[in-house]
Amino acid sequence: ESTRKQLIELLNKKDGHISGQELSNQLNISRTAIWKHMNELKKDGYDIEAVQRKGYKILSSPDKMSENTLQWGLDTEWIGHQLFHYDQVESTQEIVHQMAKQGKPHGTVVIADEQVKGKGRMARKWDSPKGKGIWMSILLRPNLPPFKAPQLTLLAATVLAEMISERSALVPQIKWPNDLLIHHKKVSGILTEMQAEQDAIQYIVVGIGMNVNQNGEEIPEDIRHKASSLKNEAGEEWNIQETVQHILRLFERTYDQYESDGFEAIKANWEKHGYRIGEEVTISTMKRTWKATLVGIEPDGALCVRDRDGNHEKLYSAEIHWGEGGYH
Ligand code: BTX
Repeated sequence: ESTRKQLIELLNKKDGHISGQELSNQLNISRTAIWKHMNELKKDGYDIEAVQRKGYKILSSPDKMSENTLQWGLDTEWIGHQLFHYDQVESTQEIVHQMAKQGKPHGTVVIADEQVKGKGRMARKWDSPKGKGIWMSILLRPNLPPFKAPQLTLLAATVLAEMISERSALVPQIKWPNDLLIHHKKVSGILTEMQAEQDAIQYIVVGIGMNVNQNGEEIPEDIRHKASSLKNEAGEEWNIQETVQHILRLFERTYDQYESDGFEAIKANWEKHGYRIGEEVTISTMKRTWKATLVGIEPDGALCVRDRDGNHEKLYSAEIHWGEGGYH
Protein backbone atom coordinates (compact mmCIF):
# COMPACT_ATOMS: atom_id res chain seq x y z
CA GLU A 1 0.00 0.00 0.00
CA SER A 2 2.53 2.58 1.09
CA THR A 3 4.85 1.67 -1.81
CA ARG A 4 2.10 2.59 -4.22
CA LYS A 5 1.57 5.87 -2.47
CA GLN A 6 5.28 6.66 -2.67
CA LEU A 7 5.34 5.62 -6.30
CA ILE A 8 2.55 8.01 -7.20
CA GLU A 9 4.26 10.72 -5.20
CA LEU A 10 7.50 10.25 -7.13
CA LEU A 11 5.70 10.22 -10.46
CA ASN A 12 3.83 13.36 -9.59
CA LYS A 13 6.88 15.20 -8.32
CA LYS A 14 8.83 14.95 -11.52
CA ASP A 15 8.01 17.26 -14.41
CA GLY A 16 9.25 14.92 -17.09
CA HIS A 17 9.64 11.16 -17.15
CA ILE A 18 11.23 9.14 -14.41
CA SER A 19 13.08 5.98 -15.28
CA GLY A 20 12.23 2.53 -13.99
CA GLN A 21 15.74 2.28 -12.61
CA GLU A 22 15.41 5.47 -10.62
CA LEU A 23 12.04 4.40 -9.25
CA SER A 24 13.45 1.03 -8.35
CA ASN A 25 16.39 2.68 -6.54
CA GLN A 26 14.26 5.16 -4.67
CA LEU A 27 11.66 2.66 -3.57
CA ASN A 28 14.10 -0.15 -3.06
CA ILE A 29 12.08 -2.67 -5.05
CA SER A 30 12.77 -4.55 -8.29
CA ARG A 31 12.01 -3.29 -11.78
CA THR A 32 9.52 -6.12 -12.11
CA ALA A 33 7.73 -4.92 -8.98
CA ILE A 34 7.60 -1.39 -10.41
CA TRP A 35 6.11 -2.75 -13.62
CA LYS A 36 3.45 -4.63 -11.65
CA HIS A 37 2.54 -1.50 -9.69
CA MET A 38 2.23 0.44 -12.95
CA ASN A 39 -0.26 -2.09 -14.23
CA GLU A 40 -2.25 -1.82 -11.02
CA LEU A 41 -2.30 1.96 -11.32
CA LYS A 42 -3.56 1.68 -14.89
CA LYS A 43 -6.34 -0.56 -13.67
CA ASP A 44 -7.24 2.19 -11.20
CA GLY A 45 -7.61 4.54 -14.14
CA TYR A 46 -4.26 6.32 -14.17
CA ASP A 47 -3.15 7.21 -17.66
CA ILE A 48 0.57 6.38 -17.62
CA GLU A 49 2.94 6.94 -20.47
CA ALA A 50 5.97 4.67 -20.78
CA VAL A 51 8.70 5.88 -23.13
CA GLN A 52 11.76 3.81 -23.98
CA ARG A 53 14.95 5.04 -22.34
CA LYS A 54 13.08 7.89 -20.63
CA GLY A 55 10.72 6.13 -18.30
CA TYR A 56 7.28 6.72 -16.89
CA LYS A 57 5.01 9.69 -16.56
CA ILE A 58 1.47 10.16 -15.26
CA LEU A 59 -0.58 11.88 -17.94
CA SER A 60 -3.78 12.04 -15.94
CA SER A 61 -5.08 10.79 -12.62
CA PRO A 62 -8.34 8.90 -12.63
CA ASP A 63 -11.68 10.47 -11.98
CA LYS A 64 -12.78 7.12 -10.78
CA MET A 65 -12.54 6.80 -7.05
CA SER A 66 -10.23 4.25 -5.51
CA GLU A 67 -8.69 3.79 -2.09
CA ASN A 68 -5.44 4.93 -3.58
CA THR A 69 -6.60 8.14 -5.18
CA LEU A 70 -8.76 9.03 -2.21
CA GLN A 71 -5.92 8.63 0.23
CA TRP A 72 -3.35 10.33 -1.91
CA GLY A 73 -2.80 13.83 -0.60
CA LEU A 74 -5.18 13.30 2.28
CA ASP A 75 -3.05 14.91 4.94
CA THR A 76 -5.16 13.95 7.96
CA GLU A 77 -4.11 12.74 11.38
CA TRP A 78 -6.71 10.07 12.02
CA ILE A 79 -9.63 10.23 9.62
CA GLY A 80 -9.48 7.99 6.57
CA HIS A 81 -6.24 6.27 7.48
CA GLN A 82 -8.30 3.15 7.10
CA LEU A 83 -10.36 3.82 4.03
CA PHE A 84 -12.33 1.29 2.01
CA HIS A 85 -13.79 1.97 -1.39
CA TYR A 86 -16.34 -0.22 -3.14
CA ASP A 87 -17.91 0.01 -6.58
CA GLN A 88 -21.29 -1.11 -5.34
CA VAL A 89 -22.69 -1.90 -1.91
CA GLU A 90 -26.09 -2.27 -0.34
CA SER A 91 -25.32 0.43 2.22
CA THR A 92 -22.04 1.81 3.52
CA GLN A 93 -23.69 2.04 6.97
CA GLU A 94 -23.97 -1.73 7.29
CA ILE A 95 -20.35 -2.24 6.29
CA VAL A 96 -19.12 0.18 8.92
CA HIS A 97 -21.28 -1.48 11.58
CA GLN A 98 -19.57 -4.78 10.76
CA MET A 99 -16.14 -3.17 10.78
CA ALA A 100 -16.86 -1.52 14.11
CA LYS A 101 -17.68 -4.89 15.59
CA GLN A 102 -14.42 -6.25 14.20
CA GLY A 103 -12.56 -3.52 16.07
CA LYS A 104 -11.68 -1.12 13.26
CA PRO A 105 -10.40 2.21 14.61
CA HIS A 106 -11.89 5.63 15.11
CA GLY A 107 -11.84 7.46 11.78
CA THR A 108 -12.38 4.44 9.51
CA VAL A 109 -14.14 5.47 6.31
CA VAL A 110 -16.20 3.43 3.87
CA ILE A 111 -17.24 4.93 0.56
CA ALA A 112 -19.01 3.54 -2.48
CA ASP A 113 -19.72 4.62 -6.04
CA GLU A 114 -23.22 3.25 -5.75
CA GLN A 115 -25.61 2.01 -3.08
CA VAL A 116 -28.47 -0.27 -4.00
CA LYS A 117 -30.07 -0.12 -0.56
CA GLY A 118 -29.06 3.33 0.62
CA LYS A 119 -31.06 4.25 3.67
CA GLY A 120 -32.30 7.40 5.28
CA ARG A 121 -33.74 7.90 8.71
CA MET A 122 -36.66 5.76 9.90
CA ALA A 123 -36.08 3.13 7.21
CA ARG A 124 -36.62 5.62 4.41
CA LYS A 125 -34.77 5.13 1.14
CA TRP A 126 -31.78 7.15 0.03
CA ASP A 127 -31.25 7.32 -3.71
CA SER A 128 -27.53 6.72 -4.39
CA PRO A 129 -26.90 6.46 -8.14
CA LYS A 130 -23.57 5.25 -9.49
CA GLY A 131 -20.78 7.79 -9.65
CA LYS A 132 -23.07 10.75 -9.06
CA GLY A 133 -22.57 11.49 -5.42
CA ILE A 134 -20.84 10.87 -2.13
CA TRP A 135 -22.13 7.84 -0.30
CA MET A 136 -19.89 7.50 2.69
CA SER A 137 -19.90 6.37 6.32
CA ILE A 138 -17.45 7.32 9.03
CA LEU A 139 -16.76 5.29 12.15
CA LEU A 140 -16.31 7.31 15.34
CA ARG A 141 -15.43 6.09 18.79
CA PRO A 142 -16.05 9.20 20.84
CA ASN A 143 -15.53 9.42 24.52
CA LEU A 144 -18.98 10.89 25.15
CA PRO A 145 -22.13 10.07 27.09
CA PRO A 146 -24.87 8.78 24.73
CA PHE A 147 -27.06 11.85 25.20
CA LYS A 148 -24.45 13.93 23.41
CA ALA A 149 -24.52 11.81 20.26
CA PRO A 150 -26.91 14.15 18.40
CA GLN A 151 -24.26 16.84 18.65
CA LEU A 152 -22.18 14.82 16.20
CA THR A 153 -24.98 14.93 13.66
CA LEU A 154 -25.12 18.69 13.96
CA LEU A 155 -21.34 18.78 13.72
CA ALA A 156 -21.43 16.80 10.48
CA ALA A 157 -24.02 19.16 9.03
CA THR A 158 -21.84 22.19 9.73
CA VAL A 159 -18.87 20.46 8.08
CA LEU A 160 -20.86 19.89 4.89
CA ALA A 161 -22.16 23.45 4.89
CA GLU A 162 -18.64 24.83 5.37
CA MET A 163 -17.28 22.66 2.59
CA ILE A 164 -19.88 23.92 0.13
CA SER A 165 -19.28 27.54 1.17
CA GLU A 166 -15.53 27.12 0.72
CA ARG A 167 -15.81 25.49 -2.71
CA SER A 168 -18.57 27.54 -4.31
CA ALA A 169 -20.71 30.63 -4.14
CA LEU A 170 -23.71 28.53 -3.11
CA VAL A 171 -25.38 29.34 0.20
CA PRO A 172 -26.09 26.09 2.05
CA GLN A 173 -28.69 25.96 4.78
CA ILE A 174 -29.12 23.34 7.47
CA LYS A 175 -32.67 22.21 8.07
CA TRP A 176 -33.04 20.83 11.56
CA PRO A 177 -31.76 18.43 12.46
CA ASN A 178 -29.53 17.52 9.56
CA ASP A 179 -30.67 18.09 6.02
CA LEU A 180 -28.60 20.31 3.85
CA LEU A 181 -30.55 22.55 1.52
CA ILE A 182 -29.58 24.75 -1.37
CA HIS A 183 -32.25 27.02 -2.78
CA HIS A 184 -34.71 25.17 -0.49
CA LYS A 185 -33.87 21.79 -2.00
CA LYS A 186 -32.16 18.91 -0.25
CA VAL A 187 -28.71 18.12 -1.57
CA SER A 188 -27.49 16.12 1.37
CA GLY A 189 -28.66 14.06 4.32
CA ILE A 190 -26.96 12.67 7.38
CA LEU A 191 -27.80 9.46 9.16
CA THR A 192 -26.21 8.96 12.57
CA GLU A 193 -26.47 5.55 14.17
CA MET A 194 -25.20 4.75 17.63
CA GLN A 195 -24.24 1.61 19.47
CA ALA A 196 -24.29 2.36 23.17
CA GLU A 197 -24.36 0.81 26.58
CA GLN A 198 -26.05 2.36 29.59
CA ASP A 199 -23.78 5.37 29.91
CA ALA A 200 -21.11 4.95 27.27
CA ILE A 201 -21.07 5.14 23.50
CA GLN A 202 -19.45 2.09 21.96
CA TYR A 203 -19.30 3.61 18.53
CA ILE A 204 -21.14 5.90 16.15
CA VAL A 205 -21.59 5.61 12.42
CA VAL A 206 -22.07 8.93 10.66
CA GLY A 207 -23.51 8.37 7.20
CA ILE A 208 -23.22 11.16 4.70
CA GLY A 209 -25.17 11.19 1.48
CA MET A 210 -24.48 14.05 -0.89
CA ASN A 211 -25.90 14.55 -4.36
CA VAL A 212 -23.03 15.89 -6.42
CA ASN A 213 -23.23 15.47 -10.18
CA GLN A 214 -26.79 14.42 -10.96
CA ASN A 215 -28.47 16.41 -13.68
CA GLY A 216 -32.01 17.53 -13.00
CA GLU A 217 -33.56 14.58 -14.78
CA GLU A 218 -31.35 12.14 -12.88
CA ILE A 219 -33.10 13.01 -9.62
CA PRO A 220 -36.01 10.57 -9.11
CA GLU A 221 -39.20 12.14 -10.29
CA ASP A 222 -41.08 11.78 -7.01
CA ILE A 223 -38.53 13.87 -5.12
CA ARG A 224 -37.48 16.29 -7.87
CA HIS A 225 -39.53 19.10 -6.33
CA LYS A 226 -37.56 18.90 -3.09
CA ALA A 227 -34.17 17.43 -3.99
CA SER A 228 -31.25 18.64 -6.05
CA SER A 229 -27.50 18.21 -6.54
CA LEU A 230 -24.49 20.48 -6.22
CA LYS A 231 -23.99 20.44 -9.98
CA ASN A 232 -27.61 21.22 -10.59
CA GLU A 233 -27.48 24.26 -8.32
CA ALA A 234 -23.95 25.46 -9.11
CA GLY A 235 -24.21 24.88 -12.86
CA GLU A 236 -20.98 22.93 -13.13
CA GLU A 237 -19.53 19.51 -12.52
CA TRP A 238 -17.79 18.87 -9.17
CA ASN A 239 -14.72 16.71 -8.65
CA ILE A 240 -16.02 14.05 -6.29
CA GLN A 241 -12.68 12.88 -4.91
CA GLU A 242 -11.51 16.37 -4.06
CA THR A 243 -14.86 17.06 -2.46
CA VAL A 244 -14.55 13.91 -0.34
CA GLN A 245 -11.05 14.87 0.78
CA HIS A 246 -12.24 18.35 1.63
CA ILE A 247 -15.05 16.91 3.76
CA LEU A 248 -12.67 14.56 5.58
CA ARG A 249 -10.14 17.29 6.33
CA LEU A 250 -12.81 19.65 7.62
CA PHE A 251 -14.48 16.87 9.58
CA GLU A 252 -11.25 16.07 11.37
CA ARG A 253 -10.50 19.69 12.15
CA THR A 254 -14.03 20.35 13.42
CA TYR A 255 -14.12 17.17 15.47
CA ASP A 256 -10.76 17.94 17.09
CA GLN A 257 -11.99 21.42 17.93
CA TYR A 258 -15.19 19.96 19.38
CA GLU A 259 -13.16 17.57 21.54
CA SER A 260 -10.98 20.33 22.93
CA ASP A 261 -13.45 23.24 23.17
CA GLY A 262 -16.89 21.64 23.33
CA PHE A 263 -20.07 22.28 21.39
CA GLU A 264 -20.18 26.08 21.54
CA ALA A 265 -18.43 26.80 18.23
CA ILE A 266 -20.44 24.11 16.44
CA LYS A 267 -23.66 25.60 17.78
CA ALA A 268 -22.73 29.06 16.49
CA ASN A 269 -21.80 27.68 13.11
CA TRP A 270 -24.96 25.63 12.87
CA GLU A 271 -27.07 28.68 13.65
CA LYS A 272 -25.21 30.71 11.05
CA HIS A 273 -26.45 28.24 8.41
CA GLY A 274 -29.74 27.40 10.16
CA TYR A 275 -32.77 27.19 7.87
CA ARG A 276 -35.67 29.47 8.83
CA ILE A 277 -34.28 30.40 12.23
CA GLY A 278 -36.45 33.19 13.61
CA GLU A 279 -39.44 32.06 11.57
CA GLU A 280 -42.66 30.41 12.61
CA VAL A 281 -43.35 26.79 11.66
CA THR A 282 -45.75 24.08 12.76
CA ILE A 283 -44.39 21.42 15.07
CA SER A 284 -45.76 18.00 15.96
CA THR A 285 -44.69 15.62 18.65
CA MET A 286 -46.41 12.44 19.82
CA LYS A 287 -48.57 14.55 22.12
CA ARG A 288 -49.55 17.66 20.19
CA THR A 289 -49.21 20.00 17.23
CA TRP A 290 -48.58 23.70 17.62
CA LYS A 291 -47.12 26.79 15.97
CA ALA A 292 -43.77 28.06 17.20
CA THR A 293 -40.80 30.15 16.17
CA LEU A 294 -37.45 28.45 15.65
CA VAL A 295 -35.07 30.15 18.09
CA GLY A 296 -31.86 28.17 17.65
CA ILE A 297 -29.83 25.33 19.08
CA GLU A 298 -29.44 24.78 22.82
CA PRO A 299 -25.97 24.32 24.32
CA ASP A 300 -26.64 20.57 24.42
CA GLY A 301 -27.77 20.36 20.79
CA ALA A 302 -31.54 20.35 21.28
CA LEU A 303 -33.74 22.58 19.14
CA CYS A 304 -35.10 25.62 20.95
CA VAL A 305 -38.55 26.90 19.95
CA ARG A 306 -40.84 29.65 21.29
CA ASP A 307 -44.62 29.37 21.16
CA ARG A 308 -47.04 32.26 20.58
CA ASP A 309 -47.32 32.89 24.33
CA GLY A 310 -43.56 33.35 24.57
CA ASN A 311 -42.83 30.04 26.26
CA HIS A 312 -39.56 28.43 25.31
CA GLU A 313 -39.22 24.71 24.84
CA LYS A 314 -36.39 22.29 24.09
CA LEU A 315 -37.01 19.60 21.52
CA TYR A 316 -34.95 16.48 21.00
CA SER A 317 -37.17 14.93 18.38
CA ALA A 318 -40.16 16.35 16.63
CA GLU A 319 -41.62 16.63 13.19
CA ILE A 320 -41.55 20.05 11.67
CA HIS A 321 -44.01 21.14 9.02
CA TRP A 322 -42.12 23.71 7.05
CA GLY A 323 -45.21 25.02 5.31
CA GLU A 324 -45.66 26.70 1.94
CA GLY A 325 -42.67 27.13 -0.31
CA GLY A 326 -40.27 25.28 1.93
CA TYR A 327 -39.16 21.71 2.03
CA HIS A 328 -41.62 19.28 3.55
P1 BTX B 1 -33.93 11.25 5.56
O1 BTX B 1 -34.79 10.21 6.17
O2 BTX B 1 -33.87 12.59 6.18
O3 BTX B 1 -34.26 11.45 4.05
C1 BTX B 1 -34.82 10.44 3.25
C2 BTX B 1 -35.85 11.09 2.35
O4 BTX B 1 -35.23 12.03 1.47
C3 BTX B 1 -36.54 10.08 1.44
O5 BTX B 1 -37.71 9.61 2.02
C4 BTX B 1 -36.81 10.90 0.17
O6 BTX B 1 -37.99 11.65 0.29
C5 BTX B 1 -35.66 11.87 0.13
N1 BTX B 1 -34.53 11.37 -0.64
C6 BTX B 1 -34.17 10.09 -0.97
N2 BTX B 1 -33.04 10.07 -1.65
C7 BTX B 1 -32.61 11.35 -1.75
C8 BTX B 1 -31.50 11.96 -2.34
N3 BTX B 1 -30.53 11.28 -2.95
N4 BTX B 1 -31.42 13.32 -2.27
C9 BTX B 1 -32.36 14.06 -1.65
N5 BTX B 1 -33.43 13.53 -1.09
C10 BTX B 1 -33.57 12.19 -1.12
C11 BTX B 1 -31.36 11.37 5.27
O7 BTX B 1 -32.48 10.62 5.55
C12 BTX B 1 -30.10 10.57 5.56
C13 BTX B 1 -29.48 9.97 4.34
C14 BTX B 1 -28.16 9.31 4.63
C15 BTX B 1 -27.60 8.63 3.43
C16 BTX B 1 -26.21 8.10 3.69
S1 BTX B 1 -25.39 7.66 2.22
C17 BTX B 1 -24.15 6.87 3.10
C18 BTX B 1 -24.85 6.14 4.23
N6 BTX B 1 -25.31 4.85 3.80
C19 BTX B 1 -26.64 4.75 3.84
O8 BTX B 1 -27.28 3.72 3.53
N7 BTX B 1 -27.16 5.91 4.30
C20 BTX B 1 -26.14 6.89 4.58
